[in-house]
Amino acid sequence: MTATTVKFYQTGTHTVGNRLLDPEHRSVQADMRRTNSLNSGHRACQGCGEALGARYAIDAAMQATDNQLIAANATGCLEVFSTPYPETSWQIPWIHSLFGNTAAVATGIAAALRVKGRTEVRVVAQGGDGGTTDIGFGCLSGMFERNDDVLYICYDNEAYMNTGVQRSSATPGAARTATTPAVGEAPGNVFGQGKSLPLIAMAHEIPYVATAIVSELRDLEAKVKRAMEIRGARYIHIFVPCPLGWGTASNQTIHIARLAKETGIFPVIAAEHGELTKVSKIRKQLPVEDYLKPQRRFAHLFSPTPNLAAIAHIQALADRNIRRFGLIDAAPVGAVASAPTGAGDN
Ligand SMILES: Cc1ncc(C[n+]2csc(CCOP(=O)(O)OP(=O)(O)O)c2C)c(N)n1
Ligand code: SF4
Repeated sequence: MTATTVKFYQTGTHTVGNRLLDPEHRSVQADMRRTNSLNSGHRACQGCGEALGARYAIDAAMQATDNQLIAANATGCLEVFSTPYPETSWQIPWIHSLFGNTAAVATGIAAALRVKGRTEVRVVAQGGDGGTTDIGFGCLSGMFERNDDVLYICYDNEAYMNTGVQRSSATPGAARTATTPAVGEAPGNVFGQGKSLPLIAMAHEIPYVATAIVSELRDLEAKVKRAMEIRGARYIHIFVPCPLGWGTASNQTIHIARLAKETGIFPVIAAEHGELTKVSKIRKQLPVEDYLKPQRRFAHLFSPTPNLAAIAHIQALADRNIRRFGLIDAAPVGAVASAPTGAGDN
């Protein structure tokens, strides 16, 4: 896809604003023929980043495949809030797998379609960060290694939200969860553990890896479209704020996501066959406090006394992301493949 610079005047919402553009430049959501793949009536919390990310991602995948799409979905919030028996919000063929085997189920669907000669039908697997970085990790790595023809989408809300906000291996250092309480000398989640699935996916040298964020929905759509132009294993990791688990106001989801990018906490990138191909630059670098303060899961870093060491640690991790991925024009691009810990922002 070629990038076009568009100057937006105050045009209202993302959707309405796009209708001022030529049809070929409009976002998928601005297209009257969008599928509404994840329809209204589901039971996500107000302001759920995961619901927003999934709607945009799957509508974009539907458009890119001419509506020839099947989705496998791990157990987790997205599955639970969209399919309370006997109802469903999905307007596409959709299969609920176990918590840990979505990648394997998707691989099986792709294999069956290949045997039946139905290669025009494409397969998406999706799950939360717990289902992806922890329990489903083995199946996912196998899917990558075999280069199975599946796009796997991880909706990263940085904990096991569906079961009550337990820590996952995508939970950032110092974050309070139900299993990492804000008590003791080092309150919240420990630093130096966890994993970055985008970097691990890149290390598998699969055809396509990208990260995306719900404050840059046009970029998210473009990355899904790019992924569907490619055959083989593809991985998109979407940063999705969770008002309930993070302790944020439900009308702040987009703002929090934007702050994660503008501080360097969450790098927005793309890579093909292990090589970085796209980096969304930070427009104006902000201090990590701007991102941390609105979230109750980090409240213990500021009260009753500021935990300057922990805040400095988080700032250093954001600065490392900026250096490693060249997120600011002046910053040199680091050697991503040889990054020492493999962790992105933990
Ligand atoms: C084998 C197994 N263990 C535990 C569970 C319980 N369980 C269901 S959803 C879930 C958490 C999902 O977390 P995540 O994948 O991060 O998705 P989120 O709900 O945060 O979107 C857990 C622990 C299960 N269904 N199956
Ligand atoms: S707990 Fe979080 S991820 Fe789950 S529905 Fe609510 S806002 Fe969305």
